[in-house]
Amino acid sequence: MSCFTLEHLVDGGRGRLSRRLVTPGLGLWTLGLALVGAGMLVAGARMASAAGQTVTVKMQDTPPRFLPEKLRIKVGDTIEWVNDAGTIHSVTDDPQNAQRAADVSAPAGAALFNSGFMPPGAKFSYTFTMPGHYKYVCVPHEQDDMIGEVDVTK
Ligand SMILES: [Cu+2]
Repeated sequence: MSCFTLEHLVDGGRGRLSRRLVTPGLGLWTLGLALVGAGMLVAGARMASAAGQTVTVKMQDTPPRFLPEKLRIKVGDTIEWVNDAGTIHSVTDDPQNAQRAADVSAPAGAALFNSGFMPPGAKFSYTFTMPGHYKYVCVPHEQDDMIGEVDVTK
C-alpha cells in the first residue's frame, strides 16, 4: 500500500483503468484506496492552511444587518462576508475603527480583522484560529446596530 502510486491505475498512459486492477477482490479494494488517496491530494492544499469549513455571512441594507447576526463556529473555520446588498458595508473587530469600544471584542492574541469598505459584490474572509468570543461592526452602520457576534469553540 505504501508504494502504491496513481500510475498503477492508469493503463500505459492511455487514461483507461487497468483491467487487472478492476477485477473483483483486491482490484476493487485498491481502486477504492486510490480514490481516497486522490481525494486527499485534492484536499491537501486546503488542509495545509485550515481544516475548517467556510460559513457565509451576508450583508443587508434595510435594516443594515449581518445575516446571521450570531454564529457558533470551530477553530479553523472561516467566515466569508458577502456584500450582496446595494450599498457599502464593512467588517472589523478593531477597536480603533469602532465608534464605541464595547461594540467590538476579540480574544487576547487574536489577529484583528478589517475589511475596509466593501462595495456591493465584494467579499471578505477571515479564518478564526483563536477560540473565544468575537464582536464586530460594520463601520458605516455601527450606529444602526449592524453588529455581529461569533463564538469560536475548540
Ligand atoms: Cu453596513
